[in-house]
Amino acid sequence: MDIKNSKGFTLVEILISVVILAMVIVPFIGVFTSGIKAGGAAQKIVIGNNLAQDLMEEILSRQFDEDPSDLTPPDQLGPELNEDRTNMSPNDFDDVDDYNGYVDAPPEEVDGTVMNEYDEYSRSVTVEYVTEDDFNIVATETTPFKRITVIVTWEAGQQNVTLMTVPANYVRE
Ligand SMILES: [Ca+2]
Ligand SMILES: [Ca+2]
Ligand SMILES: [Ca+2]
Repeated sequence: MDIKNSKGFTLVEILISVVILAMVIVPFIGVFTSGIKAGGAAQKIVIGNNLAQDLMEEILSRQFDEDPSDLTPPDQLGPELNEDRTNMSPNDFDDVDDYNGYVDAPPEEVDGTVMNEYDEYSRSVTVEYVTEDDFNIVATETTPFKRITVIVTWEAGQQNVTLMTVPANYVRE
């Protein structure tokens, strides 16, 4: 009996154990990478939602209208002359409809700092009057309700998050 030889593995034994190991490991690798992919997609939705909420909160912090007692006509919703989101006071966006038509791609902080880490996202805003009876219906005249729609898209528009809020004008004409 050759003791040295009986303690070692034969080439065939080594090959068989490599194959068995591969059969055990490969399915785990598959599960692991699909887990990472799903986590990435979910994380992107969370980020998209946060970017939308941040902008919505910023818009809602503005007054209802440039002059809440003399509302802007529907066809003039948008920033007033020389107003800019990233300007400093007194020319910054000061009412909710200044954000009508606003687009940032990539998203920018309110001070104009580009959020480079989220450069695959873009945001757009629509502000329009809606009827008192049904917020789904866009009004052709001024009403005490403006519907703000913030849409965040990523992956070349394949994915998106939409937030809607309808602030009311508390100053009655
Ligand atoms: Ca304004
Ligand atoms: Ca103003
Ligand atoms: Ca305005």
